[in-house]
Amino acid sequence: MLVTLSRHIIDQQRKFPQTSGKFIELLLQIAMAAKMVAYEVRKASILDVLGALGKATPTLEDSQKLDTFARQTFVKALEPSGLLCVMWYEEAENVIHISPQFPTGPYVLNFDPLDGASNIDVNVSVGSIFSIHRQLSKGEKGNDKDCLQPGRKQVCAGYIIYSTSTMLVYTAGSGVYGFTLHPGIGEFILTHPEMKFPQVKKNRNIFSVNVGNYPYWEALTKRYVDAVMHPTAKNQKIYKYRYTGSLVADFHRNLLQGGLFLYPADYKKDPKKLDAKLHLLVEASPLALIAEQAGGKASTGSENILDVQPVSLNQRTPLVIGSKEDVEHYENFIRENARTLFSFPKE
Ligand code: AHM
Ligand code: MG
Repeated sequence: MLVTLSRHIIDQQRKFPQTSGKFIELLLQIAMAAKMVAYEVRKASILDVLGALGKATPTLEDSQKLDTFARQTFVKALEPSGLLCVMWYEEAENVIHISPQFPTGPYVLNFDPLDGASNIDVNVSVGSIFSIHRQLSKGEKGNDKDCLQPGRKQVCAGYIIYSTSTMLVYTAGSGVYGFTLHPGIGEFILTHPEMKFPQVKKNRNIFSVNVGNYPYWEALTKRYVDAVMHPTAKNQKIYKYRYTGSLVADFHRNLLQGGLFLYPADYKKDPKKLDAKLHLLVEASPLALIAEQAGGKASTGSENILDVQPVSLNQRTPLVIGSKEDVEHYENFIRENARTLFSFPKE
């Protein structure tokens, strides 16, 4: 049976009658915005075929324009909907209030309109990520407090991957569901019900990390990556190494094939200070909820991402995410090796 996204959400709602119809509307508005972004992204990647347009390949400027287009599309689809009390998108300095001409609603949306946008100019998959919370504050207008909730409090999280096909993957706390956009009829069709990280397989799982950052890592991270990439023990797991530099694509592949994605803090920006790159609110937290619901895990290296209390909108975090066994292996390795490395000077 072909199940569309709307059919699926209505069916889900029957199982959880306490959820409001507003939640269904919210997901459908997000899906609608995603279809518009998918259409624009597809046009960008066909530019090199259409040499007559005068451009050999899409440029960095094109990717920035697309990022802006994606942001505006999500805002236009959601601001007037009467479903949200406040929004925040990646890099915005402040939360985005709902314009007084529109009604407000009970939900809070944090989103990354087009993650990995710099990959557009080399025709690599990109994605949008969303995270939905309930309003905490009183009154119609939401505020920072609403956006700064720990990942554990999310009522829904998801991403859209714009690739050979467009997929929307979401969880509302009862399993992870993946839908593929049928380009002919413009509907998201349920193609991946009850997604789970596959069983850990000795030589088949994926390891994803930007090894170009090796010189900027702290000694513990170097030691871990060395151990994974140069296995010495007889029964040590051997991974396939894959990294696109587009978080949604890297996460999505690892969800389907099992394994680990790692983006540790590093000394790249400042040789004296460890910095993380990925955003807690719109990258780590939503993917962490999906990971957990799919039987996986997400960690800062020492703490479950879902338990981190955000203190600022653009807060960054180290991220270790993927199959539970792999994430826990990383955490244990770091804990055990920290004891022997603490007396070493920083490299
Ligand atoms: P962005 O939010 O500016 O697009 O950056 C986030 C992206 C992620 O998609 C990806 O995991 C990471 O940056 C890749 O970074 P790097 O190129 O340093 O490996
Ligand atoms: Mg991003």
